[in-house]
Amino acid sequence: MDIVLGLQWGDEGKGKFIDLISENYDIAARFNGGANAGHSIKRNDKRITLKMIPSGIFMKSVQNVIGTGTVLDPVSFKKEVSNLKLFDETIQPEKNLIISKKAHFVLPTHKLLDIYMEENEAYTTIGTTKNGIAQAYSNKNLRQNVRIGDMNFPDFKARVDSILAREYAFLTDGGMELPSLESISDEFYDAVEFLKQFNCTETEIFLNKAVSEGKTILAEGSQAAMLDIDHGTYPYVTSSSTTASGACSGLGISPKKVGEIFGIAKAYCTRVGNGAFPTELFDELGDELRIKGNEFGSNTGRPRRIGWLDLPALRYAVMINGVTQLVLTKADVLSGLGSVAVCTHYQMDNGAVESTAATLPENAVPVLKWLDGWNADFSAIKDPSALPKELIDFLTFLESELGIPVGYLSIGPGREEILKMK
Ligand code: 2SA
Ligand code: MG
Repeated sequence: MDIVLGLQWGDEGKGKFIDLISENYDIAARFNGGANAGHSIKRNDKRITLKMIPSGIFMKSVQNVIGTGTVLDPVSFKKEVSNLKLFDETIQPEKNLIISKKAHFVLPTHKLLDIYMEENEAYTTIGTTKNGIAQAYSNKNLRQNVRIGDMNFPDFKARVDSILAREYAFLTDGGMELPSLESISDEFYDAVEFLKQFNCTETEIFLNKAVSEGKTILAEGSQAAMLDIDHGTYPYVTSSSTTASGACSGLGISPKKVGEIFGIAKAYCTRVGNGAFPTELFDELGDELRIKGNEFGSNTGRPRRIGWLDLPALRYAVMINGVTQLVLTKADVLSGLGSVAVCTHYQMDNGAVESTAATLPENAVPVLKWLDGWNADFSAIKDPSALPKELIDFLTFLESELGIPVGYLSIGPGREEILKMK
């Protein structure tokens, strides 16, 4: 099994890379998160954002899997399937997508609780996507939630109704104005009926059998290392395991079966939501890069915060994931700048110097190294040998700082605009 992971705070371009390489695999599998993901893919000049469905869905030969470590919102999933069919009518996810029976449901009250907690000052505001992700995972950990396989049991409705009633009462007691309980539960049960046409099965058995038959699996991470529940910038994180080890536990595959670990990073950084961001740019350049790089949330449309590349955070992400090759994206967005900065370490106010960001303290002052910028018409570049020297020097610098090769370089939003470097 090979793994694709985001190394920063999400939106590094995972979807595009997976769409490109998934044709080399038999199976593409999502192992974490839910409809908070926004994996954007551009095909035939049209763009689609996948939330729950693996990015291998466009390849008819690829079997797609929504794995056990995920949380699935059937209402959002139903909309996603119909959007996908509008985008490309030849895609039939009922035929090449299977779903883990042990994945957990996101219930409608989880989404409402997410909004309530984000908007109520008694709670820390995280800047979530309001998809009920933390609430579904916390109910899972409380052992109070329902799983996908439960939908076929006779007591399913009674169990869901009892959770909905309990959480709905909590919200109305808290003064939240809500649609009727009946309307939200009707929408949910209708989407559950829709879900029943998909093959919901023991995906870990399917995947391990595939491995023993010599089939290849690509595990698709969502969100990113610095948003990991354990290793990210807690509490400003998501609620799942986003790392390479999360791929193993989320799919039920032994770490012994892992091959390549592709780490995706932008040539600069972005972050949506709250939390420390030492290299953040608050000036016009930040605004310019946001527009040029189209740095707005794929699903929520939120403007992303922009900053220079943060090597201490990247070194940390490479370390905890055991990344074997770097996939660098959006170097084209920096094109035309006379010089570009990279944060090599942090200067702490107690005099200490941090070069690996195990934590990202609010008071970390980034120490920047300025490198010559590049300027190129990337649409004309079809081969690494045509890249500007300054960009090659930038890549060589990253390789020596991180100790891993740059395996791929993305030079534009299109599916084909990726160069294989090694
Ligand atoms: P949540 O919704 O509970 O997982 O939010 C917790 C934190 O995780 C961040 N997060 C994300 N960051 C970047 N991209 C994400 N996906 C979408 C996208 C987001 C969008 O690809 O554009 O459409 O806005 C994503 N999902 C979660 C989130 O910002 C919180 O900091
Ligand atoms: Mg995204």
